[in-house]
Amino acid sequence: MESTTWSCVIGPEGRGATEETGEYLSRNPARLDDVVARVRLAGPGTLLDAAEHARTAQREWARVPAPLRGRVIAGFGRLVEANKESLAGLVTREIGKPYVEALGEVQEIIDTCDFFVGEGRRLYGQTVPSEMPNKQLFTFREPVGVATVITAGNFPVAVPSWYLVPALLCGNAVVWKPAEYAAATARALAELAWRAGVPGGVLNLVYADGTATFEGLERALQAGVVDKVGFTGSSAVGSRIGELCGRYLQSPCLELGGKNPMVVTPDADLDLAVQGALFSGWGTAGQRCTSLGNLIVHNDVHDEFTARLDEALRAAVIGEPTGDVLYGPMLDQKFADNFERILDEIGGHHKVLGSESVGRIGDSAPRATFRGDPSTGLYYHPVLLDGMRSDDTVFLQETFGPIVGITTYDTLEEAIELGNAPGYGLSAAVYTTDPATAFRFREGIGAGMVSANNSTSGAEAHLPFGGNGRSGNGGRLSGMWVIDQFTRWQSLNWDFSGTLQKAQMDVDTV
Ligand code: UN1
Repeated sequence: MESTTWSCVIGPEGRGATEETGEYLSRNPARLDDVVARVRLAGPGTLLDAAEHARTAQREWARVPAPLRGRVIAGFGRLVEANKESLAGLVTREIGKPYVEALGEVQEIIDTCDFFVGEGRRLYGQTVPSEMPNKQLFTFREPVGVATVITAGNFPVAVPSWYLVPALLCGNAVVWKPAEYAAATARALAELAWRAGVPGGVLNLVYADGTATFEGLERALQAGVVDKVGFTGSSAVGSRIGELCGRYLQSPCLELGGKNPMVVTPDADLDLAVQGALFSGWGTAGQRCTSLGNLIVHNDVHDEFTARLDEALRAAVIGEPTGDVLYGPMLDQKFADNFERILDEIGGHHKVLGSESVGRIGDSAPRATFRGDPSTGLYYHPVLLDGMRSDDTVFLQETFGPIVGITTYDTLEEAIELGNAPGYGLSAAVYTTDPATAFRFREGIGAGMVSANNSTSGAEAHLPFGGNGRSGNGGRLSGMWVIDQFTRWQSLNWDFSGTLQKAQMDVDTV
């Protein structure tokens, strides 16, 4: 058991907190008696202090030439690489993510650093022609200032790095409020960044609960010490953050939930579609924002596809996440409780396949193979529902658990309409051997990310990541697109004519 209690504000210089609200125990969800971290939680005043501290440190950081900031990011990436196994091991221990996936998650940080090292030498501005002679126009990318980054714990290191790396590279300071249930992992990542040379005041790690975070953020916005808010989490919390930021004329970067559809057409390779559905529907216990939510299957292949998927699900191995399993436990108690609520709401008209039972494993043996001891952690049966209707709550809401529902369609237009119906727009997939079907699907579906013959989950460091509708406000993380979140354009007009030239006045005289 972890004996030390960590302060609620952490920087390499061990800055203390001005206001604390309590203590949080981060537990291993596969072995609930294993306390991974014990942390103090900050009060709103401490969040304000952290932002003020960041404001001062940012000015100096912005003066470091961008290519040198890029070198710090390069060093960070190499340190993460050198500590890949231990960081992945900590992810597995703290949130129950299967170790192989945790390794993949850490790789995402390394890839993100690799991409942004180069951006340090590329933060290009433009030279722009003027309407007038003897005058030159320029544009520059300027850092926004202080970014408050609030992240979920299902991707406790990769997703935070999607914000931290570009924000720091672009010359901003960050106040990072990670999910409490991923406290130890967050600290391990921040420590690597500080060791790589990110100054303490430029990256501030603050532990806080939701109430204090909202209050602290409001106070910091009011005081004018936060210039950008990045948030990954639920659509409900995202919309509250959007409202709050709007009051202070801020446009946050919101990466929210998903109800990601997968369409299986009559010409699809059904075995490939089964693999994709299994991985993105139940992998990570369905706890990715990109997890598969609704399977939309053509009537002609419904019976065959459903039988094969049911069989694959029963053959799956779940359990102890240190082993090679499809999925391990729920992230923490709060997520387990939420999933139980969703299971309670399932209407009676569905056919439940895939498992003999629904609910916590331990109350009854799973039909899928279970490795480990189900009684020590937050393990749940896989659920596959058939006969979903488009007005079912479980069809319309994100479930964030190991559950997928099947509905059927006849025309591609109908499939697209069903895919768009829940109003989210993060990720969508189509399985087809006909390129025209794939392109028509891409055009019609309202998702930010579309896959053809691949699952709804997954991300590459140089491709825009983000969604529309209930999935976010259109901001994109990753690749060069995220730079627009963490810089603002400034123009310079430089007149060397020696006379007063007035814009829009002299056009006819030329
Ligand atoms: C998230 O769940 O918040 O799609 C992000 C994936 C990830 C990103 C998920 N790389 O699997």
